[in-house]
Amino acid sequence: MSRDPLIALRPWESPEVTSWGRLPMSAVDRRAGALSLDGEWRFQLLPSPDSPVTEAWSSQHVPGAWTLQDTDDLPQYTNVRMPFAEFPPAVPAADPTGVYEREVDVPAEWAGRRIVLQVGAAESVLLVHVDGRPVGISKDSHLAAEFDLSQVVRPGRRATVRLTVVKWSDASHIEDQDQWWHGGITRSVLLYATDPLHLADVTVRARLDGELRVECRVRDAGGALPEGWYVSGELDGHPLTQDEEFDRANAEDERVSGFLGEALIRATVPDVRPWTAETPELHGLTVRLHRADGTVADTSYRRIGFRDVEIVGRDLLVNGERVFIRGVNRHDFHPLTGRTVSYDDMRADLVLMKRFGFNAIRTAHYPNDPALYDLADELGFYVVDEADIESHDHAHEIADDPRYLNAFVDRVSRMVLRDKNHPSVIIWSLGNESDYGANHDAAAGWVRRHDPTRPIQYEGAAKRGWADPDLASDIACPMYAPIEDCVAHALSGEQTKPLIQCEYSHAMGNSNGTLADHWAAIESTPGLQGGFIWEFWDHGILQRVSDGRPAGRTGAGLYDNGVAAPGHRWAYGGDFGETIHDGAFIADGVVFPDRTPKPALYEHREIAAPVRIECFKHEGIVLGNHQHFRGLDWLSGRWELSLADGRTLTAPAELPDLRPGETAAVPLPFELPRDSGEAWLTLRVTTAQDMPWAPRGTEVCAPQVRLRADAPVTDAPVTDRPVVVDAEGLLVHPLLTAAPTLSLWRAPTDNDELGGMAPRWRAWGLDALVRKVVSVHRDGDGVTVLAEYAGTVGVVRHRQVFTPVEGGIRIDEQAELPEEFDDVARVGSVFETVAGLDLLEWFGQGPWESYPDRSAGAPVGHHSVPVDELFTPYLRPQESGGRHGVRRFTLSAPDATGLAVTLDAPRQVSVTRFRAEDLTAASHHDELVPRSGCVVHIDAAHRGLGTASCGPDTSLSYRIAAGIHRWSWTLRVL
Ligand code: IPT
Repeated sequence: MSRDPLIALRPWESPEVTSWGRLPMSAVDRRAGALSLDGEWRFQLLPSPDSPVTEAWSSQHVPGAWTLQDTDDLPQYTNVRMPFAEFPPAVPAADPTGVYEREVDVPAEWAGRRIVLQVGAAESVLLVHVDGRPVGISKDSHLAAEFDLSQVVRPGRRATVRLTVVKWSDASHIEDQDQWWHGGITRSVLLYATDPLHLADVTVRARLDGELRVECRVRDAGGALPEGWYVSGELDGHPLTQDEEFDRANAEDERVSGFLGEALIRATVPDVRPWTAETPELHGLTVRLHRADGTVADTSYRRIGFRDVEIVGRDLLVNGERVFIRGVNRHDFHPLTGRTVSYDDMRADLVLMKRFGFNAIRTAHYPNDPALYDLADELGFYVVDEADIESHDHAHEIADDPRYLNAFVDRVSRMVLRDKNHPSVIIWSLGNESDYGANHDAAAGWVRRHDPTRPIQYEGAAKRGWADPDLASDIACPMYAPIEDCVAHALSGEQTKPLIQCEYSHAMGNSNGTLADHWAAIESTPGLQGGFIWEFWDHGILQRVSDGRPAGRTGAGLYDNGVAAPGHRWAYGGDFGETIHDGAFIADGVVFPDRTPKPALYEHREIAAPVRIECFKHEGIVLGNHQHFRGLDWLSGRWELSLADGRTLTAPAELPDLRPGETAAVPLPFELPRDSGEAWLTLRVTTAQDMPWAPRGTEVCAPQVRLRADAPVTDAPVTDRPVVVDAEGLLVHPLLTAAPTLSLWRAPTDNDELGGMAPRWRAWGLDALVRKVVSVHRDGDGVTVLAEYAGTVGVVRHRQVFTPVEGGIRIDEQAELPEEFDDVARVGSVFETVAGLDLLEWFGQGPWESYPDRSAGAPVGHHSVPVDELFTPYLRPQESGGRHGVRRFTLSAPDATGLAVTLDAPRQVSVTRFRAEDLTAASHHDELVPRSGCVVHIDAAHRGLGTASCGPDTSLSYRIAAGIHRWSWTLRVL
């Protein structure tokens, strides 16, 4: 047995031991003015925590995971499953343990002061030694641990700090979140000093009515508090004083001893500017702790916000308003450094969220980096702060296991203690996917006493339904509930709690179908208030293809626009040689691993539009303000009229002065030109001034209304230009390298694959239909071709009628899907073009990718995008690059030659460099070899995307029924 007591205790298999020698968590922020211990540390990776430390040191950068810094312990991805078989609290004997060591010069001027070591985050057990002496133990991988070193180090001397980090522990069983497993010290390490007399904690309560309470806890490292200490404060420069009534009451209360060190500052702030996510007004609060002689012993500065959160009936109210929660789940993530994220990166995350209409974040599934909350306060987000508890694989055993009781209460209480002063935090979450047991209720009880000002949520608490009067959730916060179920609950008369989905609209691959339908239901159904999209990040780790290692910190710049540089790829589960893993399920965010937005974000942005076109009436265009707290003065607008004849007219827009919820009619900005065909009016809304999250002129939304429907055009047949088909009935055309044939297959999306559709389609043989020509019938200059496409269980009859028309060929198609082929991916034509046609211009929805059930954010207009930029490089290649509602398009070369297609109705079209089979065959984007020509799909019907990889499939209206499908299109040469 090791002689080191920290090792001899085997704390990694003792769930009761949550810490030893660790200071209580506090909301007093000590980051400013501290001595940073970040940088290179001596390092060695032991095979187990009780293996002897050797002389074989290498080095590691702190903060950072060793799994990403060139050790042989590589990242591993599992969702629910634990990566090892042992039951809680046991762990495998092979338990990678990182030993970090460095010298620290303790400043001489710290003599007489209290000296504290702070380790920002270490996963999953931290053992601290200084100069060989045991100092402390901590678990709880995503919160800081502090240790008082005053008795251990000597100011002016050099000390050796050793941080031993054990990867697998009893705590791993409650840190079984759906993400990569890493090991290391993932947040900053610092050393700071305070006066022995110090502010141990400060609790701020700032209410909408201007009432401010600042509760201070004062301690003295020497033990008893000195006589005569007091506190003072300052809010935005205005002095605040200690509440004497509170002192008197304390003095008269026999139960309160002088040892406790409590003081209260109370004030009523007149004309307070309230904090909301729309109006994140912050006020600077300074708290000073004085010695009896008035000198300052300690100071705490923070920015606070005045706001109220409450639940009334089944409504969650912020400052009395029933706000919509347009949320997203966010992990601390970076493709090079894993869970180590910089301030700038976090800011960039939140800026992007803001630009795409999010107003809320759930810190899935652990307290995020402290800077995240400062940024949420500043930029304006409602935060659901979630404790680091997920026991997914052993949920039922652990929720009621008394050995884990400490850990549950410890983790929840430490999060609350750290984050309670952030106005952005409006809800506490007890964790994720851990069943429901007494351990949760214990944690909830602690929170209800310590912070009665915020509701608690926990998804797992709803064991007997969303109205269950459990102790652990004030909010019905299901995950992936179908829209109909949410609406039915709200209409049932049984609803007792606000319904805000903690996870919905799973963003894996090409996804987020029916998002607009969710929001139509939410906005029209009292009781429904929103939800949090799963999730922000695709957690692809940048990997060198040559040796399969993470690119790590040296990979900066090796990616662009969502794509890894040549020789690299975005790794997902299994790519580091793991045998137990969950594949691409880790790539399920609305941004690529380099934060490039996926097209689904534009859908969200439009759904969240602060100003909308309600309708078009005789008196003009009715605009509405859909915000909760502010007017439209921060926005400016420009009208855009897109006409089918090819023109786009623009005019400045004057946004009316509307309070939240109000509507007003504005005159139609254009006289609609005659004979111009279909007409769409778009209001391009941009920021009118620089916002902290967007420069002036950033587009915020682009609501649209159709002013005039299409007038159908029929091309008159012409003679003396006979259509040419070959013996197989395939069209012969100078610009086509593959003639139009029937396509029922799309490269399965993750939703198709995990939702069970793609396996079904494969079983039907839709990925390899065998075409057989039945007849070729010439009628004058036209040709009618009948063909059969045989799958394994049915045959599709397909007819193409080719008719020469002015300037080209009209192709009328009909496909008859047998009953066996009910609910397929697509019904349409596919053809391929010669090389060199590199620009797609179209009239239809765009400019970004859109699909039948994800098309609310792609306005109709004239769009032009190079073919190479049409494709969306989802991590696991799949159907992508589609454009919905296309009326016509051209594919052209730089000299303007090429082809033009006119469609009989708005259709789903895609133009890419890849056949569906190319995409189907590839597992990573770097395996794809672009073809020189274009692969063009024109679909009579295209199945919605849905979210079936985790949650509801697309709704029935976006599925494709068996039976007869007809479409026609005209192909011309430019
Ligand atoms: C749910 C998890 O909470 C989340 O971490 C993630 O795994 C998500 O699903 C899917 O990506 S749990 C799931 C079993 C419903």
